[in-house]
Amino acid sequence: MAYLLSACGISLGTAKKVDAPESLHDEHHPDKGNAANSSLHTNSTHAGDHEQHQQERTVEAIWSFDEGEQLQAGRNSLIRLAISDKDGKPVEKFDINHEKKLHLIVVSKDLSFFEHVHPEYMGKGVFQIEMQFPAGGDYKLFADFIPTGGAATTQSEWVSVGGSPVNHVPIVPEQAWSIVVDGKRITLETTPLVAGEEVALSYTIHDSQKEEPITDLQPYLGAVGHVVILDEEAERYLHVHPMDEKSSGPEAKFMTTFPDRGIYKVWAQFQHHDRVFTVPFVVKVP
Ligand SMILES: [Cu+2]
Repeated sequence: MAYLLSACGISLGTAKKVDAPESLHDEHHPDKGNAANSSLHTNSTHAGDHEQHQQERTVEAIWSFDEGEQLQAGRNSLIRLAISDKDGKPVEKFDINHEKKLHLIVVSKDLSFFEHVHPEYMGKGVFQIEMQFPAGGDYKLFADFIPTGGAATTQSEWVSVGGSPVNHVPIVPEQAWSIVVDGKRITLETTPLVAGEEVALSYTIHDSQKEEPITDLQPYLGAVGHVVILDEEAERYLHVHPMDEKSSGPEAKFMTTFPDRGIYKVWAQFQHHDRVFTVPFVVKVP
Protein backbone atom coordinates (compact mmCIF):
# COMPACT_ATOMS: atom_id res chain seq x y z
CA MET A 1 0.00 0.00 0.00
CA ALA A 2 3.02 2.23 -0.21
CA TYR A 3 1.61 3.99 -3.23
CA LEU A 4 -1.30 5.18 -1.16
CA LEU A 5 0.86 6.52 1.59
CA SER A 6 3.29 8.24 -0.69
CA ALA A 7 0.52 9.62 -2.86
CA CYS A 8 -0.92 11.79 -0.12
CA GLY A 9 0.02 10.62 3.34
CA ILE A 10 -3.49 9.50 4.17
CA SER A 11 -3.84 7.17 7.13
CA LEU A 12 -5.41 3.86 6.43
CA GLY A 13 -6.64 3.50 9.99
CA THR A 14 -10.23 3.00 8.98
CA ALA A 15 -9.63 1.24 5.73
CA LYS A 16 -10.75 -2.29 5.31
CA LYS A 17 -11.21 -4.75 2.55
CA VAL A 18 -14.68 -5.38 1.32
CA ASP A 19 -16.12 -8.24 -0.60
CA ALA A 20 -17.80 -7.53 -3.84
CA PRO A 21 -21.49 -7.17 -3.06
CA GLU A 22 -24.14 -8.50 -5.31
CA SER A 23 -24.05 -6.40 -8.38
CA LEU A 24 -27.24 -6.17 -10.32
CA HIS A 25 -26.33 -4.10 -13.26
CA ASP A 26 -29.21 -3.85 -15.57
CA GLU A 27 -28.44 -5.21 -18.97
CA HIS A 28 -31.05 -3.25 -20.87
CA HIS A 29 -28.70 -0.71 -21.92
CA PRO A 30 -28.77 0.30 -25.56
CA ASP A 31 -25.85 2.73 -25.35
CA LYS A 32 -25.63 2.99 -29.11
CA GLY A 33 -23.40 6.02 -28.92
CA ASN A 34 -20.87 4.49 -26.61
CA ALA A 35 -18.79 1.68 -27.98
CA ALA A 36 -17.11 0.94 -24.67
CA ASN A 37 -20.44 0.35 -23.08
CA SER A 38 -22.27 -1.43 -25.79
CA SER A 39 -19.85 -4.32 -25.80
CA LEU A 40 -20.52 -4.90 -22.13
CA HIS A 41 -24.16 -4.16 -21.91
CA THR A 42 -25.90 -5.13 -25.08
CA ASN A 43 -24.46 -8.50 -25.93
CA SER A 44 -25.04 -10.04 -22.56
CA THR A 45 -26.26 -13.56 -22.24
CA HIS A 46 -26.88 -15.62 -19.15
CA ALA A 47 -23.53 -17.21 -19.59
CA GLY A 48 -22.08 -13.74 -19.80
CA ASP A 49 -23.72 -12.78 -16.53
CA HIS A 50 -22.12 -15.71 -14.85
CA GLU A 51 -18.74 -14.81 -16.19
CA GLN A 52 -19.16 -11.26 -14.95
CA HIS A 53 -19.78 -12.49 -11.43
CA GLN A 54 -16.63 -14.52 -11.56
CA GLN A 55 -14.67 -11.50 -12.67
CA GLU A 56 -16.13 -9.19 -10.09
CA ARG A 57 -14.68 -11.15 -7.23
CA THR A 58 -11.22 -10.50 -8.55
CA VAL A 59 -11.43 -6.75 -7.88
CA GLU A 60 -11.04 -5.33 -4.41
CA ALA A 61 -11.65 -1.89 -3.05
CA ILE A 62 -10.05 -0.34 -0.02
CA TRP A 63 -11.93 2.63 1.36
CA SER A 64 -10.44 5.23 3.62
CA PHE A 65 -11.95 8.35 5.09
CA ASP A 66 -10.79 11.62 6.54
CA GLU A 67 -7.24 10.57 7.25
CA GLY A 68 -8.34 7.82 9.56
CA GLU A 69 -10.39 10.02 11.85
CA GLN A 70 -14.09 9.66 12.60
CA LEU A 71 -16.21 11.20 9.87
CA GLN A 72 -18.22 14.17 11.13
CA ALA A 73 -21.47 15.54 9.79
CA GLY A 74 -21.51 19.07 8.42
CA ARG A 75 -17.89 19.36 7.45
CA ASN A 76 -15.96 18.38 4.38
CA SER A 77 -14.84 14.77 4.52
CA LEU A 78 -12.36 13.11 2.22
CA ILE A 79 -13.51 9.82 0.75
CA ARG A 80 -10.86 7.74 -0.92
CA LEU A 81 -11.14 4.47 -2.74
CA ALA A 82 -8.23 2.34 -3.91
CA ILE A 83 -9.10 -0.38 -6.41
CA SER A 84 -6.82 -3.34 -6.82
CA ASP A 85 -6.85 -6.77 -8.43
CA LYS A 86 -6.76 -10.03 -6.52
CA ASP A 87 -2.98 -9.83 -6.21
CA GLY A 88 -3.22 -6.43 -4.59
CA LYS A 89 -1.94 -4.60 -7.67
CA PRO A 90 -3.71 -1.33 -8.46
CA VAL A 91 -6.25 -1.49 -11.26
CA GLU A 92 -5.07 1.44 -13.33
CA LYS A 93 -7.43 1.62 -16.31
CA PHE A 94 -11.15 2.15 -16.22
CA ASP A 95 -13.68 2.43 -19.01
CA ILE A 96 -15.55 5.67 -19.28
CA ASN A 97 -19.10 4.70 -18.42
CA HIS A 98 -21.68 7.42 -18.84
CA GLU A 99 -19.00 10.07 -19.08
CA LYS A 100 -17.22 9.05 -15.88
CA LYS A 101 -14.70 6.48 -14.73
CA LEU A 102 -16.45 5.98 -11.42
CA HIS A 103 -19.86 6.83 -10.05
CA LEU A 104 -20.34 7.08 -6.30
CA ILE A 105 -23.77 6.82 -4.72
CA VAL A 106 -24.12 7.73 -1.06
CA VAL A 107 -27.28 7.00 0.93
CA SER A 108 -28.24 7.30 4.57
CA LYS A 109 -29.33 4.10 6.28
CA ASP A 110 -33.02 5.11 6.12
CA LEU A 111 -32.52 6.02 2.43
CA SER A 112 -33.80 9.57 3.02
CA PHE A 113 -30.48 11.04 1.88
CA PHE A 114 -29.19 10.30 -1.62
CA GLU A 115 -26.17 11.71 -3.37
CA HIS A 116 -24.61 10.80 -6.72
CA VAL A 117 -21.11 12.18 -7.19
CA HIS A 118 -18.00 11.56 -9.26
CA PRO A 119 -14.71 11.21 -7.42
CA GLU A 120 -11.61 12.41 -9.18
CA TYR A 121 -9.21 9.81 -10.54
CA MET A 122 -5.81 10.33 -8.95
CA GLY A 123 -4.09 7.52 -10.90
CA LYS A 124 -2.89 4.11 -9.67
CA GLY A 125 -6.43 2.90 -8.98
CA VAL A 126 -7.17 5.67 -6.50
CA PHE A 127 -10.26 7.88 -6.58
CA GLN A 128 -11.08 10.60 -4.12
CA ILE A 129 -13.67 13.24 -3.41
CA GLU A 130 -14.63 15.62 -0.65
CA MET A 131 -18.21 15.61 0.45
CA GLN A 132 -20.39 16.59 3.41
CA PHE A 133 -22.67 14.28 5.28
CA PRO A 134 -25.77 16.17 6.42
CA ALA A 135 -26.22 14.48 9.81
CA GLY A 136 -24.76 11.82 12.05
CA GLY A 137 -25.59 8.16 11.51
CA ASP A 138 -24.79 5.30 9.18
CA TYR A 139 -24.37 5.74 5.45
CA LYS A 140 -23.70 3.31 2.65
CA LEU A 141 -21.43 4.11 -0.27
CA PHE A 142 -21.62 2.36 -3.63
CA ALA A 143 -18.86 2.74 -6.19
CA ASP A 144 -19.79 1.78 -9.71
CA PHE A 145 -17.04 1.27 -12.29
CA ILE A 146 -15.72 -0.88 -15.13
CA PRO A 147 -12.06 -1.91 -14.99
CA THR A 148 -10.86 -1.93 -18.60
CA GLY A 149 -11.17 -5.46 -19.90
CA GLY A 150 -13.32 -6.43 -16.93
CA ALA A 151 -16.96 -6.31 -15.98
CA ALA A 152 -19.23 -3.64 -14.55
CA THR A 153 -18.51 -3.75 -10.85
CA THR A 154 -20.11 -2.36 -7.72
CA GLN A 155 -18.22 -2.09 -4.46
CA SER A 156 -19.92 -0.88 -1.32
CA GLU A 157 -19.09 0.11 2.22
CA TRP A 158 -20.99 1.19 5.33
CA VAL A 159 -19.60 4.19 7.19
CA SER A 160 -20.50 5.70 10.49
CA VAL A 161 -20.66 9.50 10.66
CA GLY A 162 -20.42 11.39 13.95
CA GLY A 163 -22.70 14.29 14.81
CA SER A 164 -26.31 14.67 15.85
CA PRO A 165 -28.51 12.23 14.00
CA VAL A 166 -31.81 13.20 12.45
CA ASN A 167 -34.94 11.20 13.10
CA HIS A 168 -35.13 8.00 11.13
CA VAL A 169 -37.52 8.51 8.24
CA PRO A 170 -39.72 5.44 7.73
CA ILE A 171 -39.68 4.07 4.21
CA VAL A 172 -43.30 3.83 3.12
CA PRO A 173 -44.53 2.79 -0.32
CA GLU A 174 -46.16 5.62 -2.26
CA GLN A 175 -49.90 5.88 -2.50
CA ALA A 176 -49.76 8.04 -5.61
CA TRP A 177 -46.86 7.92 -8.00
CA SER A 178 -46.72 11.56 -8.81
CA ILE A 179 -44.57 14.20 -7.15
CA VAL A 180 -43.41 17.74 -7.76
CA VAL A 181 -39.67 18.37 -7.75
CA ASP A 182 -38.04 21.65 -8.75
CA GLY A 183 -41.12 22.98 -10.58
CA LYS A 184 -41.76 19.74 -12.44
CA ARG A 185 -44.45 17.17 -11.90
CA ILE A 186 -43.09 13.68 -12.40
CA THR A 187 -45.40 10.71 -12.75
CA LEU A 188 -44.25 7.11 -12.63
CA GLU A 189 -46.14 4.28 -14.25
CA THR A 190 -45.01 0.69 -14.15
CA THR A 191 -45.98 -2.62 -15.62
CA PRO A 192 -47.14 -5.08 -12.92
CA LEU A 193 -44.49 -5.35 -10.22
CA VAL A 194 -43.48 -8.98 -10.05
CA ALA A 195 -40.25 -10.09 -8.38
CA GLY A 196 -37.80 -11.71 -10.77
CA GLU A 197 -39.59 -10.45 -13.87
CA GLU A 198 -38.88 -7.53 -16.11
CA VAL A 199 -40.66 -4.37 -15.16
CA ALA A 200 -40.94 -1.16 -17.16
CA LEU A 201 -40.63 2.10 -15.26
CA SER A 202 -42.05 4.96 -17.29
CA TYR A 203 -41.55 8.50 -16.09
CA THR A 204 -43.49 11.40 -17.56
CA ILE A 205 -42.38 14.92 -16.81
CA HIS A 206 -44.53 18.05 -16.97
CA ASP A 207 -44.01 21.65 -15.98
CA SER A 208 -45.94 21.74 -12.71
CA GLN A 209 -47.25 25.30 -13.20
CA LYS A 210 -48.13 25.33 -16.89
CA GLU A 211 -48.93 21.63 -16.89
CA GLU A 212 -47.23 21.31 -20.24
CA PRO A 213 -45.05 18.34 -21.14
CA ILE A 214 -41.34 19.02 -20.86
CA THR A 215 -39.66 18.10 -24.12
CA ASP A 216 -36.27 19.68 -23.65
CA LEU A 217 -34.69 17.51 -21.00
CA GLN A 218 -30.93 17.62 -21.38
CA PRO A 219 -28.70 14.58 -21.49
CA TYR A 220 -27.34 13.91 -18.03
CA LEU A 221 -24.14 11.87 -18.06
CA GLY A 222 -24.89 10.82 -21.61
CA ALA A 223 -28.52 9.72 -21.22
CA VAL A 224 -31.94 11.28 -20.69
CA GLY A 225 -31.95 9.92 -17.16
CA HIS A 226 -30.43 7.51 -14.69
CA VAL A 227 -32.19 5.32 -12.17
CA VAL A 228 -30.67 3.87 -9.03
CA ILE A 229 -32.63 1.29 -7.04
CA LEU A 230 -31.92 -0.01 -3.55
CA ASP A 231 -33.88 -2.40 -1.41
CA GLU A 232 -34.92 -1.34 2.09
CA GLU A 233 -31.77 -2.79 3.65
CA ALA A 234 -29.49 -1.16 1.05
CA GLU A 235 -28.15 -4.59 0.10
CA ARG A 236 -29.38 -4.88 -3.47
CA TYR A 237 -28.13 -2.18 -5.78
CA LEU A 238 -29.29 -1.63 -9.33
CA HIS A 239 -28.19 1.11 -11.70
CA VAL A 240 -30.48 1.31 -14.70
CA HIS A 241 -30.21 3.26 -17.92
CA PRO A 242 -33.04 4.30 -20.20
CA MET A 243 -34.32 2.32 -23.15
CA ASP A 244 -33.99 5.38 -25.35
CA GLU A 245 -31.06 7.34 -24.06
CA LYS A 246 -31.60 10.07 -26.65
CA SER A 247 -35.09 10.98 -25.48
CA SER A 248 -35.55 14.59 -24.36
CA GLY A 249 -38.89 14.07 -22.65
CA PRO A 250 -41.60 14.14 -21.63
CA GLU A 251 -41.09 10.39 -21.27
CA ALA A 252 -38.17 8.36 -20.03
CA LYS A 253 -38.52 4.61 -19.88
CA PHE A 254 -36.37 2.13 -18.01
CA MET A 255 -36.47 -1.67 -17.80
CA THR A 256 -35.36 -3.47 -14.69
CA THR A 257 -35.89 -6.61 -12.63
CA PHE A 258 -36.52 -6.44 -8.90
CA PRO A 259 -34.73 -9.50 -7.54
CA ASP A 260 -37.15 -10.28 -4.70
CA ARG A 261 -40.39 -9.19 -3.13
CA GLY A 262 -40.04 -6.24 -0.82
CA ILE A 263 -39.76 -2.50 -0.57
CA TYR A 264 -37.38 -0.59 -2.79
CA LYS A 265 -36.46 3.04 -3.15
CA VAL A 266 -36.07 4.19 -6.73
CA TRP A 267 -34.27 7.45 -7.52
CA ALA A 268 -34.43 8.85 -11.03
CA GLN A 269 -32.20 11.74 -12.05
CA PHE A 270 -32.80 14.07 -14.95
CA GLN A 271 -31.44 17.38 -16.14
CA HIS A 272 -33.40 20.43 -17.26
CA HIS A 273 -32.16 24.00 -17.78
CA ASP A 274 -28.72 22.91 -16.60
CA ARG A 275 -30.00 21.65 -13.26
CA VAL A 276 -30.05 18.03 -12.19
CA PHE A 277 -33.12 16.98 -10.25
CA THR A 278 -33.65 13.79 -8.31
CA VAL A 279 -37.01 12.06 -8.15
CA PRO A 280 -37.50 9.51 -5.33
CA PHE A 281 -40.28 6.94 -5.21
CA VAL A 282 -40.77 4.07 -2.78
CA VAL A 283 -42.06 1.00 -4.52
CA LYS A 284 -43.44 -2.20 -3.04
CA VAL A 285 -42.96 -5.39 -5.00
CA PRO A 286 -45.66 -7.67 -3.58
CU1 LIG B 1 -22.57 9.02 -11.90
